[in-house]
Amino acid sequence: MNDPKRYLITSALPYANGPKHIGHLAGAYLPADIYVRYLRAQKRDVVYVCGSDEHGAAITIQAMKENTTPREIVDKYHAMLKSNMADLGISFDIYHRTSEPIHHETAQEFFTVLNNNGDLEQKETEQYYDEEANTFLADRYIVGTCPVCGNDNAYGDQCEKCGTSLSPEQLINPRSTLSGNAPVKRSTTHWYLPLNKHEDFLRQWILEDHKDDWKANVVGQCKGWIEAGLQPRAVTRDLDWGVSLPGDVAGGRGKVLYVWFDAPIGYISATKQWAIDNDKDWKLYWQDKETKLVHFIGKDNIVFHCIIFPVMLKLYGDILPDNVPSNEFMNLEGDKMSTSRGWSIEMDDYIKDFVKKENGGNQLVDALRYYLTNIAPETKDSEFTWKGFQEAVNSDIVGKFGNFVNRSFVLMHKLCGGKVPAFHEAIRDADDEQMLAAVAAAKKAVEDSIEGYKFRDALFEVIMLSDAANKYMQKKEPWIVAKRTTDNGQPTREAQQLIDNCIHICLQVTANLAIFINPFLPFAAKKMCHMMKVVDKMLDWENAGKTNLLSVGYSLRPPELLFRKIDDTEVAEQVEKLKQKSEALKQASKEKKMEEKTQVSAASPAEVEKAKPEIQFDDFAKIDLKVGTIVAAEKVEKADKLLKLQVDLGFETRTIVSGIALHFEPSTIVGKQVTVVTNLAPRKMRGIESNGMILMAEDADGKLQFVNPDEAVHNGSGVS
Ligand code: B3M
Ligand code: ZN
Repeated sequence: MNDPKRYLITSALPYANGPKHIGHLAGAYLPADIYVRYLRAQKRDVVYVCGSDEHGAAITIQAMKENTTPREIVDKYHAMLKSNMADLGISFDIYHRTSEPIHHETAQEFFTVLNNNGDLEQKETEQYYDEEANTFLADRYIVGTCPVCGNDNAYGDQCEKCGTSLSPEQLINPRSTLSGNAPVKRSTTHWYLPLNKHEDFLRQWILEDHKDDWKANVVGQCKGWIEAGLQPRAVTRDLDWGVSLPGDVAGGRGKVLYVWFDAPIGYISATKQWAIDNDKDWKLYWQDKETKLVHFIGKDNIVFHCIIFPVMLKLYGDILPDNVPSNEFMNLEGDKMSTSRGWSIEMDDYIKDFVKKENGGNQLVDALRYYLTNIAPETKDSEFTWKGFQEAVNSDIVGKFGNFVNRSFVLMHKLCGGKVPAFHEAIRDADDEQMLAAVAAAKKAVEDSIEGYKFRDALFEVIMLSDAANKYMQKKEPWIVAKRTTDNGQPTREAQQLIDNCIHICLQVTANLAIFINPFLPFAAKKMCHMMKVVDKMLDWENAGKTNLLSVGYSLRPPELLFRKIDDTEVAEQVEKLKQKSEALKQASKEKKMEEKTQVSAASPAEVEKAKPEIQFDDFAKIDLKVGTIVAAEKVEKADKLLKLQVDLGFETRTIVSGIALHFEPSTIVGKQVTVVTNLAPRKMRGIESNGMILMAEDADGKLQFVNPDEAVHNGSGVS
């Protein structure tokens, strides 16, 4: 859309379930912020909305992990995300939250309109139910073996290992994450959005109307979804955390809107709240055809923003997004970025380690913004390395941009009395012309790139302009020209004129660099304004390309450091920190897996056949199995699944930690004979060394029994 009346820009609402990493920042927030700052500099009518996504299993599962309530989780992480984004210069007009009443009302009203118009379908289906926890299991509450890659911890909606999107029915050996039990099927009624009815619209709108102006990866993914055949999507869930269905909907009790139905409506409720706060009309931004709506997201959100939400918007009568610039992923030091595996740089950590530690730490915000834009995964996955960060910062923004600005100011103070020197037209030469032409060309290139969502290219143009300016100054070498002096030691008149022209141009280029860099590195731009003694208004885009921004004779401040170098020790420290963090998490997850393994040491026969390859007798003979008697049993503190057992094996009594606490009261198993793997390498669980493993049989209902001889035998008897 060319020259729209107003813009509404959104960034994906991050789940308030934990810290977010710099890959998220690079994917959905930084590019949007650059775009918005550019539009604001152009004096466009623009609103930039975002907020925390506070519903869905992401939140309730985190609450379970942290042993607290969903409410506490969202309060804690909403506060963190909001302040992190502000610290990193992400300039939302509002950072809202989906737990606000205005959001619940907005989402309910949206549902009501669609439901009343007959745009939703109601269907009764069989869904997984956890009988112990007494609840239906939403996708994320079911794990099982991925039918595609065999990962045995795939979720009911997706396998995070191979990326396949799944439905709970596809999982092999599904189990509930609440109780660990195999779930049963029960029937329940839900509301569905029949995407299949909108195929023609989607084909036309995405694959025809937007096939050229949307990114290829976005159109490609949508095409894949459409070609695979669109299905009705359930938009409600049986959960107790979320936006409840409107009270007057028959059969809606105990049900909430599916998080992916309510979250994008969060953009609308955020706009409403912003409009209330600023005395504006929110409807113009969502219903007037002359509004340009742009969603900035990561590639895992494409289907929701390009297929599902647009169908909802169309049905409701709202405008559709004009573009959905989606980024690929940013990897880190050779591996996928992941908070749960500890292989990530959290925004919160970067702020603590770099920004808050240092007076004027904002230059390190700009440093991060620079590198993330420089390696933005705009068309393919990219990679963050600390070494690359150091190189980019030191060579580009310190070495080129910062260096040029600094030299211009130093020379102006040294050779021109601290004032903007005159420009002597009579001696204007080809180099001057070329330099000024480069400014005009950069302006055009930056505009084209930003408007085409190519922020990396745009930033490259700015750095290249500073590089060209350095070369111009180097060629003019005013410090050498200054040596052409008269008897009183001052430069000759001709020499001074040459110096003046060079410095004059360098200063006008500096003013332009401030305008160009402003959307990307706003803190540096502000500092430059301070040095030039101009108000921030100079950064308005209408000034871009002008070469008379600083008036002749105007005195400027001494230079200040715009950026500092990143040194080797900082890089080494961060690399080390990353390794340690991921090691610690690996260890913790190993221990957890062991707990789970000991809980169910006997797999069902079907699983054995499928999962385990044939072995030789020698392999089996390596396992030392003995009968022993449990002589003491107690619960392990803070581990609800573990029991600490003392097992008499005849020749000695061993401590064995077993994950059976949910199945047996300690007092009821003392005196029981059990079969023990005695030569399993010792393992530490919750700080207790476990020296062996108890064999258990598990039936289809998940009931556990000890594997023991029919009649009592001597402790220490072998099993073979
Ligand atoms: N919270 C998913 C995510 O963080 C989700 C985005 C919502 S945007 C409406 O990937
Ligand atoms: Zn898989």
